[in-house]
Amino acid sequence: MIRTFQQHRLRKSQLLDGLWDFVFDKENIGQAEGWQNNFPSEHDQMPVPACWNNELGKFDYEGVAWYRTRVTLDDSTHLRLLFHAVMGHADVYWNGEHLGYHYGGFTPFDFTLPNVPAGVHELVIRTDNTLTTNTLPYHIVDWFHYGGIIRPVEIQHLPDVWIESLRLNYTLTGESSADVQVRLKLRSLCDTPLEVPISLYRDDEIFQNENAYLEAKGSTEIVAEQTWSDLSRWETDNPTLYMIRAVAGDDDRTDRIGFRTVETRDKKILLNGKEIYLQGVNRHEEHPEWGFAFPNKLMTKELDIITQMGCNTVRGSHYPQSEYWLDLLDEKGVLFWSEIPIWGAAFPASATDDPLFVERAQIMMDEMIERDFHHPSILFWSVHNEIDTRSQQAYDLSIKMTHLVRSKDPSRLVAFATMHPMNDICLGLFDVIGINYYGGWYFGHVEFDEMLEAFHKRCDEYGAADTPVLMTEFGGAGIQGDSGWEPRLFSEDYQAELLSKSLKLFRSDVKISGTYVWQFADTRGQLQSHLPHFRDRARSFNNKGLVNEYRKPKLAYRIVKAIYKNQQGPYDWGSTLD
Ligand code: ADA
Repeated sequence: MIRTFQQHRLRKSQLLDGLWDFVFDKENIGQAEGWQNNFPSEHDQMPVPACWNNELGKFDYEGVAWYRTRVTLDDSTHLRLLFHAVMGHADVYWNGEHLGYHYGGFTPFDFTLPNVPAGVHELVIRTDNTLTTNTLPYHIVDWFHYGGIIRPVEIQHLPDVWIESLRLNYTLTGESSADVQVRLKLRSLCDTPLEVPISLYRDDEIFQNENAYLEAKGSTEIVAEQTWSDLSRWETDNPTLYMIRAVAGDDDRTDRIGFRTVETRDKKILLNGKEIYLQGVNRHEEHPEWGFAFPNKLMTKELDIITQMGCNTVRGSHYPQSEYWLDLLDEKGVLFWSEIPIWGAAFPASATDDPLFVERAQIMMDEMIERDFHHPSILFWSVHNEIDTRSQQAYDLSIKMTHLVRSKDPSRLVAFATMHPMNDICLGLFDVIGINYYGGWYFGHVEFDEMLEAFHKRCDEYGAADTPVLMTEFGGAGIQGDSGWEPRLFSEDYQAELLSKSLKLFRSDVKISGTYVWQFADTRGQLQSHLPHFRDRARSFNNKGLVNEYRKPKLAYRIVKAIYKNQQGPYDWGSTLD
C-alpha cells in the first residue's frame, strides 16, 4: 500500500513489487553498450522496493546499477508508470525506448504510455546514486546514502480520459465552515474529442455534477467552488479527516484532507488559533535491514513509540518521507516538519552557486509540495538544514526557496534549521527558525542560556522579533547497553543527562516554542573505511537515537518521555543536574 486508504476504485493499478533482474555497472558502460536493449545475461536479482546496500556483498557500492522487469498485458491499454522513489539519477526505458530521466530520490515521477499493445513488455531502469557537489544531498553527508528503487513502482491502466490531479484549497470562514475550491485536471489520450461526466464527492456524498469536454489528446481543468458547513477541525486530539473523491467518466481518484489553520503570533505557533508547544523528535526513515525502503508495518509501531513518549510532532530529517507515514500522522494528529535533503554542514557556501544544484533543489521542493499538499499534519516546509547562513550565497538561496514555497503553498510556514544562530543573516526571511545546537556534545557544556539571550537580541535586529524559534536539533550519542555509575561520553547515562538538562533549559525559555530531540533512532552513518568523514561515529552509526537502530529504548527515551509527559518519579533527574 502506498497510502493507508484506497486511492482508486475504478482505475486499475498494480504494484510491480518483487524480484527484478539487477546488475551493477561499475565502469558505467551500460548506456554505450545498449543494456536498455540487451540486458547483461549475467545478472543478479534484487527486491523492489529495496536498497541494494542491504543485500550481501553490496554494502558500500555507490554508482550505477540497472534493473529489469517484464510487464504482461492481456489487452491493449493506456498505461501510467509511476515511480514512487528512485535514488538519484533514473533513466527509464520501455521496450528499449528512453521514456525519460528524473533526478531526485524521495519524490515520485511518472510516464504515460498511450495505446500499449497486449503482450510482454520490458521495463528497464538505469539508476545512479553517486553523490557529487551538486547533488541533493551533497557528497559529504551524515547518513548512509543507500541506492536503488526504494519505494514501489506502480502501473496504472488509464481510460481515454484520466484525472491528472485533484487539488482542494480552502479558507476557513468560521469554526465549522470553509470556502472550498476543488481543481480537477483532466487529460485525454483519445484521438477524437470527448465529453465525460464528472462527479465530485465529499465523504461519498456528491456535491457537484457536470460534464467536461476535451479536445483530441487535450486537457482541461474543472474548478468547483463551494461553501462547506458542519466541518470539524483537524485537531491533534481529534484529527478529523474528510475524503474527497472525483469520478471522471471511467476514472477516479480519492484523496484526504483535514481542515485547520496554522499561523504565528508573538513567537508562538498557533494551530486553529490556539497556541501549541511542540514536543518532538527527528526521524530518519531508515532501518539497518531495509535502508530507506522502510516497511509500512514498522511505521505503525514507530509512531506508537513516538506518541507514547508524549510527542506531538516529528521532524522528517532530512528528506521527503513516505506517503504512508504522512497518512499515519494525519490519522494520529501528529504534526510534521517536512524538508528536502539540503544538508549543508559540510559544504562551502559557494556550493549553492551552482545553478544545477539550485534547480534540483527547486524541483525536489516542488515535487514534495505537489505530492503532500493535502496532509493536515504538515505544518512546515523547511528549505535547508545547516548551510552557511552567514553567507550571501545562503541568503540568495533562501530567497529563491522561500519564494518558491510561498508561491506554491501560502497556507503553511516556511522554515529552516541554522547551525550559525549567532551569525545568521537569513533569520528575517522565514516564518519559523530552527536552531541546531550541540552544546555538551561537540563543544563545551550545556550552556545555552547566554547564547539564547544573545540570539533573541539578534532576532530583534534581523527582523525576526516575532518569529517562533524551535530547537530543531540537540543531543549526544549514547551506545545502547553502555551504562554505569557515571555519565561518561557515549554512555546511556551521559546522553540522558545531556538531554534532560537541555530540555529543562529550553522549556524555561518563553521565546522557544518547541523542541526536536536529535534523534529518534540510531541511524547508519556515511562512514566508509576509505572516506575521511565522520570517523567519530562508533559502530558506523549516528548513536544519538533515543532508541537504537532496532527501536529498543535507551535510558534517554525514558527520561525524555518523563519530561514530555510532565511525569515526576524515578526518571526525573531533577536537581542532581543543577
Ligand atoms: C547535524 C545534522 C544532523 C546530524 C547531527 C549530528 O545537526 O543536521 O543530520 O548530523 O548534526 O549528529 O551531528
